Parts: sequence; structure tokens; C-alpha cells
Amino acid sequence: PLREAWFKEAVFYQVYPCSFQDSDGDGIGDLRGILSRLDYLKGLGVDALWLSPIYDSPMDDMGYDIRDYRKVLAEFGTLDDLDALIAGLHERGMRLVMDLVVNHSSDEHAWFREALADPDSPYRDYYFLREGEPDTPPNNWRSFFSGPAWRWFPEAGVWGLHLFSSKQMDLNWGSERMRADVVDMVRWWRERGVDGFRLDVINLISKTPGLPDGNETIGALTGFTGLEHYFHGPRLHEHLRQLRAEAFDDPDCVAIGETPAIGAQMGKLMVGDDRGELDMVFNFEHLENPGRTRFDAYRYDLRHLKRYYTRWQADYGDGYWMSLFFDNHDNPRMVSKVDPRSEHRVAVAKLLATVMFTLRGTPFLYQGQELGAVDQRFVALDELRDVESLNLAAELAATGTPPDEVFARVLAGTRDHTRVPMAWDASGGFTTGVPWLAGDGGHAEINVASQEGDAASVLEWHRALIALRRDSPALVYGETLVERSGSRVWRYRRRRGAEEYLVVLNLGDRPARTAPPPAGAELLLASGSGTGSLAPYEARLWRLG
Ligand code: TEU
Repeated sequence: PLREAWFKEAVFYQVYPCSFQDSDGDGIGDLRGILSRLDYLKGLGVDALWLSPIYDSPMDDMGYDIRDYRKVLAEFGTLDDLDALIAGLHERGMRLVMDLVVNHSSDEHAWFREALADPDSPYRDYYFLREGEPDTPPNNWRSFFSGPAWRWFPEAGVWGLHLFSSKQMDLNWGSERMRADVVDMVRWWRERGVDGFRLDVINLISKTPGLPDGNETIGALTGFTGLEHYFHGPRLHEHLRQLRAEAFDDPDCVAIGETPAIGAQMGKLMVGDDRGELDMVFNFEHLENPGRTRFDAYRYDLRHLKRYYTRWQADYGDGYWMSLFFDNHDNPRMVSKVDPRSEHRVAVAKLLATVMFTLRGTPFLYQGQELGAVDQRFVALDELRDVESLNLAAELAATGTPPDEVFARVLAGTRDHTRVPMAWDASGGFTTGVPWLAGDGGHAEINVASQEGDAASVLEWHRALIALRRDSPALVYGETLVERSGSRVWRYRRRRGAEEYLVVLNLGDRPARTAPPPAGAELLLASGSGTGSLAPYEARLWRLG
């Protein structure tokens, strides 16, 4: 049976703290800035805010490298500011989800410093530190951010494992003490009033004991030698259950796993109602067409989206719950990937929003997505800040790739596209100072002020969909029934009891014919004319009963 829960009904909104709102003119967003924009979010219909990391950090990976789990980064504010933000959210009936990054910590975390300084330290076992020779890393694993997954520490004569940047040291979940410290820390945040967590790369936390070499064939196919030893490791489910039981065994607390490359079946093992692990996971298969990666420049074919969701909605059934999302801080804008031509921007943004708010699952918006924001027009490599992009550029250059090609490839996939400042008005409105990241987010044309109150805008389309979903249990809990149609058209119904909706979408850039809705249907929303052939990328939503 389908279980009801607040997080299934809620609309989530991801805030990237560096780039949402600056309150003190240093060019870096902050907690006071976010607080000042809560009424905007409330007005949009947002129920819960997911905050990317705001913890103390040397910012090697934009805060996903945590130096102190119980401290706020000075540029973002103080714990008092965070308490004020929590209070501000709760006053408005909204909730706060924090990013929990516990696959790794910063190399500047006190645990790591002690582990490195003293072989007999109890913290030695918190990480994967291996004695050895400077030329021979302990195994052949590769980092997601280029190069080997091992860093040599000459001062201690040890290698340290890092699946991400060389300042993000993997934590050893095999250590009972380490796990207990994580549980303590999570409980401490719960007591501060936090309503849930987004668990960063949480499917990577269990590694095959002994850290054996990765299979070279898998490595050649994926680019990430070693991943079969940690993507779905031997103790993953045990660790997740311990976390749930000891840190957030409470229906008020939501746990969302970020789980790259996990697929439907393994995902279900983490979110099943009877599993006692997580409530939802982020899966990423729908973000690229099959055979493509984020760093390929190509036009995304929306027929893949139809196939993907048709399969997943059926597969998940009633005992599992999906997250629905397109943009986040790790990916370019979906609108730009589908069709970069500006004349199609509004229609594509509305189509994607329609999918997000009418399929079964919990929608997660990323800041700017509600405006139909597009990729940043970066012109040179030195405008980029993201460690992944910079490492990749260096790696490509080192293997002889010409500079133009290096830039083109990095530009296609750089995570900085979505990290540029939020566009509040035609002059930006993010800061009175100089933004930390080059790029204006296209704010002269695309911004909150110009769209608010304009019925034809992408922003008002989002507001209307969110309001409709809030009052329609069928759009939240209803079953998803896909109708037969040509491949360029996607038609599905959502039904619960007597309440029923029909969604009709044109997945292509040319007009498309489709059967009319049943007699008596009431047209609620249309991004085109709403009658006759569908305009390019047109989305229509009907109430049937
Ligand atoms: O991302 C994990 C992840 O797998 C990616 O999507 C990542 O951006 C990259 O594509 C790997 O090739 C999470 C965070 O969301 C990301 O910002 C962090 O950089 C990363 O974990 C490490 O903490």
C-alpha cells in the first residue's frame, strides 16, 4: 500500500549558498541573504529548502570538503544566523534539509590532522592511510576529479585515499568509532531543528575490505577504475540502517541519498518502505542520453526522458518513492542541453517543469530553474572555479589536447554553469560587490523581477503548477498511466479515485499532431495555444474528472 508522508507532498528547492543572495557586499552569498529571500520562496510554493554545505571548509570543492562539521563557514555567517534561518523557515511552515557530506572530510579536519601526525592516534583508523613508497600507490583506483585516487603525504610516509579532490579524504566507515562520531554529529544537527539531510555520495561509503585493484576493463569502460569496490559496497545497507536507527529514526526527518550510477534496482534497496534506510535517492540516468556524458556537447533527445520515466514510474510502484529533478549544482542547465536556441527556451523550461510537477515523486527545484535559467556564456578557462573542471582541463592539456578543444569539452559539462549568481533583477541583485564567480547568469534577460506577475513567464508557470499540485492528491499520490502515442509525443494520466489529469507533451522542435482529450476535459494549462496540433515543446495539462 502507498504510504503518505510530508516529504512526498512537499516541493523542495536547492539553494547554493555561495550564489543565492549576498547580504554584506563581499560577493559571496550568505545565510542572512537567504533569510531575506524566504518570502520569495514561500510565495513560489516551496515547502522545504535543501542547503548545499555551509560548514567550515577550505572550499577546495565548494564546501563539499568539510573542516568542521559543527561550525558555519565564516563567509556564510554564524551558527546564530543558521538558527535564525531555521526559525524563519519554521515560522513560515517550511523545513530545512542540510547537506551531509560524510563519505569524506577535508584534509584540514582535526581528525585527519591527528591521524596523519600520529600513527597511534585513534583517528588513524578513521581514514584509509597506507604506508608505502612515494611511487607506488596502494591500488589502481582513479579519482572522479582526474588522476589516481591516492595522495602521497611525504611528512608521514603514507598514502591517503581520496575518491574526489586531493583535499577530500575518504572516511573509513569500517571504523565503529568513526560511525559513532558521525551519528553524534547528525543528532546534534537534529537537535538544532534541522528537518532532514541530503547525504552526499552516500552509496560510496562502504569499500571492499583490503581495497583490491579495480578491474581494468570496467575502468576502461567507465573511466573510473576501482568503482566496483565501492559503488554498492558490502556493508552499505548495514551502515544506512545504523544511521537511520541511531541518527534520524523519526518520520519528521527526511533522508535523501545522493547515489550516482546506482540504477533502479539498487536504488530500490535503499528507499523501499520496509528497508529502514533512506526515503529517496537521486538517480542521474535521465540527465544524459544513453552513451553520452556530461562533457559531450550534444542536443539532448527528450524521447529518452519519456522512456526513462515510463520505466521508472512503473518499476517503483507503491512501495518506493522517486525524486524528480533536472538542475543541480553539479550539472549544466537542462534547458540548454535540450535546446540552446533562445526562441525555444520558455517552452522547454515549461515542458520540464510540467514533467517535474505532474509525475509521481518529489520535485526538487534548483535556484534559477524556476526562471528558465540557461548555461553561462563563459569565454575562457580562467573564468571557471570548479575543481573538477580545472583538474579535467589540466589532464586534457597534459595529454596534448589543443587548448580550443580543452575549453570546448570543459565548457560542455562544467558545474560552474549553475553556480553563477541567482538573477533577482535586470542588474543582478545578488550582490553590491563583485561576485565570486564570473558570469551574470544572463540576468539582463532572465530574472525574477521581470517575470513576477507576468502570466506568460516561466516563473508564473512554476507557481501555477506548484499550486495545482498542492491541491491535487492525484498529482502527488495518483497512479501514472502512460497512453499510447507517437514517439515525439508523451501523454500520461495521473489518477486517484475520481480525480484525474491528462498531461500531453510535444518532445520535439516541430509541431506535432495528437488526439484531442476526452470530451468534457478542462484545459488547465497550456504553454502554446492549447488546441489543435502541439507547438514545438508545447505542454498541456487537462483535468478529466
Ligand atoms: O557529487 C557526486 C557526483 O558523483 C557528481 O555528480 C560529481 O559532480 C561529479 O560529476 C563526479 O564526476 C557530490 C556533490 O554533489 C558534488 O558537488 C561534490 O563535488 C561531490 O559529491 C564530492 O563531495
